[in-house]
Amino acid sequence: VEASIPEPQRAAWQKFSAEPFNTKEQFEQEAVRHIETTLARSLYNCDEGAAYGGTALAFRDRMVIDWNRTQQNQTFADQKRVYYLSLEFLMGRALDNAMLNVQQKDSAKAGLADLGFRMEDIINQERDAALGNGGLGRLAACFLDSLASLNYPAWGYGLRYRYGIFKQEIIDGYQVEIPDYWLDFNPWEFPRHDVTVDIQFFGNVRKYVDDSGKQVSVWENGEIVQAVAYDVPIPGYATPTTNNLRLWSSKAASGEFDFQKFNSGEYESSVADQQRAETISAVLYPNDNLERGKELRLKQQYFWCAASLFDIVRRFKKSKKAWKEFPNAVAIQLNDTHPTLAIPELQRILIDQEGLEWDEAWSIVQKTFGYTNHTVLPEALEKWSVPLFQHLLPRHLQIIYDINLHFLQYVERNFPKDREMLGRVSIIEESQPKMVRMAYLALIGSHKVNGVAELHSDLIKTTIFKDFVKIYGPDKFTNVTNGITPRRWLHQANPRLSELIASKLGGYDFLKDLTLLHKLENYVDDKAFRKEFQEIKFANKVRLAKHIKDTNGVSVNPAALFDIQVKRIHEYKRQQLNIFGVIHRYLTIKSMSPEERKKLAPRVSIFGGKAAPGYWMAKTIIHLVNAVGAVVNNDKDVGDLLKCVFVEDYNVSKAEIIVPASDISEHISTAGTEASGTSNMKFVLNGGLIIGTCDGANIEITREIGEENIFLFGNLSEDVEDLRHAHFYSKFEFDPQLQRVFDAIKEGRFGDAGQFSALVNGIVEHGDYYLVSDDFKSYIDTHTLIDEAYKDQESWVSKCITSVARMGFFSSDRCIDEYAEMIWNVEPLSPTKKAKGV
Ligand code: NBG
Repeated sequence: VEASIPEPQRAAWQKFSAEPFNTKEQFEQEAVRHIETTLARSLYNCDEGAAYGGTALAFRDRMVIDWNRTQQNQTFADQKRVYYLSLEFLMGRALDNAMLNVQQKDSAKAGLADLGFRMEDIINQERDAALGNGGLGRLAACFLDSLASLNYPAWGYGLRYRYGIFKQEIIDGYQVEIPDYWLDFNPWEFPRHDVTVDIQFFGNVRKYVDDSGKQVSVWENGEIVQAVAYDVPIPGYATPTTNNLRLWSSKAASGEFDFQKFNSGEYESSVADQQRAETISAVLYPNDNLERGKELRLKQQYFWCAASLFDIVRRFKKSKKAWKEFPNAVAIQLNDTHPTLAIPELQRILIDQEGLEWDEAWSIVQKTFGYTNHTVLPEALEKWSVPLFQHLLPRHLQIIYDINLHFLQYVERNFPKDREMLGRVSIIEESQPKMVRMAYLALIGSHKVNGVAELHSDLIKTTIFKDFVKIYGPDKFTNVTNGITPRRWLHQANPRLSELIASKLGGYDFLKDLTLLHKLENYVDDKAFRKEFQEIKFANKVRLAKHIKDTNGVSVNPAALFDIQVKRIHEYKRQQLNIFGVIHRYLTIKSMSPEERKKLAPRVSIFGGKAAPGYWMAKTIIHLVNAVGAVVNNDKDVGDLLKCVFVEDYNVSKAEIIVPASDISEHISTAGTEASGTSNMKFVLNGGLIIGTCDGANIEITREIGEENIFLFGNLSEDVEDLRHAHFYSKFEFDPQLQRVFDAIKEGRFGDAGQFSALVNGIVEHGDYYLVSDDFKSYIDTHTLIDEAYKDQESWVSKCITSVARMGFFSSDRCIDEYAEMIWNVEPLSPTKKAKGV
């Protein structure tokens, strides 16, 4: 690798090259310089926003110095790199994380105090980077943190949406969506106006035979849109390794702006092309676990895959290696099927542009890609219509047909007796119109396919990918159970608990190796430790209670049991089961005498989460929660015994307040539907217990922490099909307590019953697909057990501490090491302390 500065001039570079700050004074100097010169403010008009800006820019500078060195180091080392392709990165706030990871939080805190500001206020100035919907996007963010913290040479690739997930407001009990225009001040990104890629859409394919007699395909006459790179530095924890997240932004290709029209006064139509191009990266689709087949979404997917692959290939070609070395230099992980187009795109680059033979190219493709499946829900499996594909990406459709042909020939040779199999496994579904099944393409084009928790990885092998296990054998399939980064989800969200743990374990090594938490088991019976543990939980509940008071106006008693369900609103996640349980509790309280009520354990039921704007049933659930809250919270008979609140606009930074404050959290999906869940891990790591079904990672959490420390209930996944079937073929009677809940709704006790009829009828008349009625009794009985268990605080605290001690397995560091070993075959690269200017 050659330096652009000749040897004789390098001395000046070495002398003046920037160094990261390491002291309070240096931090202050940098922050003040940015406030005065970058932001043009002074001590006369520096508000908290400006102080945040100066602080963020000081940290960005610091990170970019390490970033430059890391990139240089990785290029010199010439090792295999990982590229994590994800349409979603739910990063949340960056400042607190940056301060923590580069280990300068103390300097910044003291420095800000010198300058007249409180650290917490400054941190709260930042908007969330909310480029994701839920668990899938947050997992990608946790993975970036672990990749950098473990020194893996890795890049993330995504889209730079101008609008992230919408902001949710609750107005009269209904969800209202407000656009999230988050980019007016984003100090964390570096625009790379020199790193651009032209991306083609539409057009046609011309075929001809060249002089050597070879068939050549040319994709031509398309429309070009330009991708511009924006780089976000990703600092590792307690290491100089700083990786890159590259987000692509779309704009009209140069020369697309029509000056002719502009000059002749047609201003509006002259900017139309420009705007159309910019639309591609304008908005994040707000659906979680749901695909709707919109053309713009397919455009987004291709735009991002093509730009990322061009970039990866460009980097590889600089090394001047032979193509067969590509899979030894590059591992690409597909985060769900959203980036599946990268498969035909790489095949296209190799055969159409680089002149490789089909088979050689295809073997490179398969060795390069790994595919992670995140759901078995049919409505979430991506399929694109063939006519749409033909129109937008004609060459890719041909390549997909060829991939399919080769694949089906292979299947036919190996399974000559099973004629039906061809139709079942074909990438093309023979429907009207025909559809491209993206999960099959992703699977066929990858060397490994993984699920995200053990149950889920087993289920994909017996349901959606059953035939493929026969075709490829079981070794193509593996499991990597999800994890979470303990930096954000323990140390940052719950600094006091982290400090308490550090005081017992002799330092913060557990943030790098979470399995060290097991030593906490020695303190389960330590009086002082237990007391402090409880005080921390209480303080976290007080903080959440204050947030609820400020935002909802409801006073909740922090001594009550906090029962929390925060996640996207979805029928399969069964917030409806939870709210029916709350209604049941309310009706039970109402039916009691004042003496009986005195024996009850006070509860606060807390809900939060966004509904996809077009998901009417999910919005109805939100409405019911708010309607119930309005009645219960104002009922004098009930008082502190029950409160029900919906926390508006749940996002990553709210999660950091909510998660540490729970006593019980709810992970109650119909068995077999939640692929993993990751908030379940966050809650337990923060000293809360959980109520859950035998689903996703709940099962492994149980195995780790012990079944005496978790409240499991409900039917098992192997029985779900039979139960569904029974709903249609035998008249099913409801548990009388669920019937009482439905009656209360129908009587209008929570407002006009008509508003909620679809929710009730979905269960009573339309087959109860999510098995709410089947699990209701076991659910409320388990809540009764929880009430009893909570009364015995001594045993409760023991359960909480023991659980924390046994959560080491769920660090995303463990996941990343597993991916690296089983799927990517990459090694970490120790950061070198380079001299100045290198
Ligand atoms: C989600 C699952 C979760 C899982 C995350 C991360 C999709 C398609 N799937 O259970 O529903 O924890 O992925 O793996 O968003």
